[in-house]
Amino acid sequence: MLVVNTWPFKDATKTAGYHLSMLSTAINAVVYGCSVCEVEQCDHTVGYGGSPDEKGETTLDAMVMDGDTLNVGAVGDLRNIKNAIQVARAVLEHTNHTLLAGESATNFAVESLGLQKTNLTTEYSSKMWKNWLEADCQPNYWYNVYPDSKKSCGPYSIQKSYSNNLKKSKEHMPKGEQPISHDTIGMIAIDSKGKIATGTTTNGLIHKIPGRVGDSPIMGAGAYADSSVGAAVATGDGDVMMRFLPTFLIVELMRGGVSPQSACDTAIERIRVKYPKFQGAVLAVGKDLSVGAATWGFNPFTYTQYNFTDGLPYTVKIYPKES
Ligand code: SD4
Repeated sequence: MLVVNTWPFKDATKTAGYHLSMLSTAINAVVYGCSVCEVEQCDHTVGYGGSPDEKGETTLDAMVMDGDTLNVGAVGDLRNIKNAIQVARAVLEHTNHTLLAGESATNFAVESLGLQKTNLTTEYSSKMWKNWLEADCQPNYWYNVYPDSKKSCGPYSIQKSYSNNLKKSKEHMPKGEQPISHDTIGMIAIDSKGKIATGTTTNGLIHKIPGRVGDSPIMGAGAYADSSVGAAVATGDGDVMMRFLPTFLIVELMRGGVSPQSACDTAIERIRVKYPKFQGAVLAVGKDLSVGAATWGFNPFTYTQYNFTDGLPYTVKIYPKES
């Protein structure tokens, strides 16, 4: 058995590990584990009340993949529903579809699962949004870009790099709060029967253009699993990373006999060559329980693994390396 996830989100790891110890399935472990982060609003980058878009709304992306059947359930741009990974699981288990998006995904969650619509904006996220508006969206700020819409913020993310977005978000945190430093949770679980599942859940990129869907709910980008080989998850600049389908690449490299570490190094290197300024990390597991991870731009990237002997999660730091 094995549980690993991106970032030091230990309560999520512990919950997933506990479920596997009780001989629950890999899918249960991933969904219950990642759900903890949605409730805890891990680093305000998972769940409600974080990463407001240009209009101030928090939207969620999530995915679950069953490595046995290669079946996937995912939601993108989910609005007004807190339990994104639970909705993704319902798409996987109760529909023939793979990915539902936007308001229609919300309707599915309400009508099929009976989930309650809730405003995902909190005092915290609305303060982040207002601070950003005041700092960056002064009248005329976008004059050169949008001469006819002097008061519009415009598509901020077209103009600013992801790292600038992150920097700005730190500058604009409500006073007394810790800066955002970590991101999407991506989890891999292998259960007692050797079945592998992966999951992701996130509120995505801050100040994004409404409608933007990141890599996290895209299979092969945010996560991929094949119980006969292994699995991988990704975190970071999804707009860039999804162009390379890094988690699919990693699983395919491992299928060819490459170790998880070496497969992760290759996936990161492929992206770095084209986009030297991207920030991201990948984490992979082979079906033999070997683990690999690599990063570019996060210094360091941290992942968490569950120790089945003492029942405690521990973190591992990974530093960028040029190959
Ligand atoms: C996204 N990949 O929406 C996510 C965000 C993330 O580290 O993981 N940031 O692009």
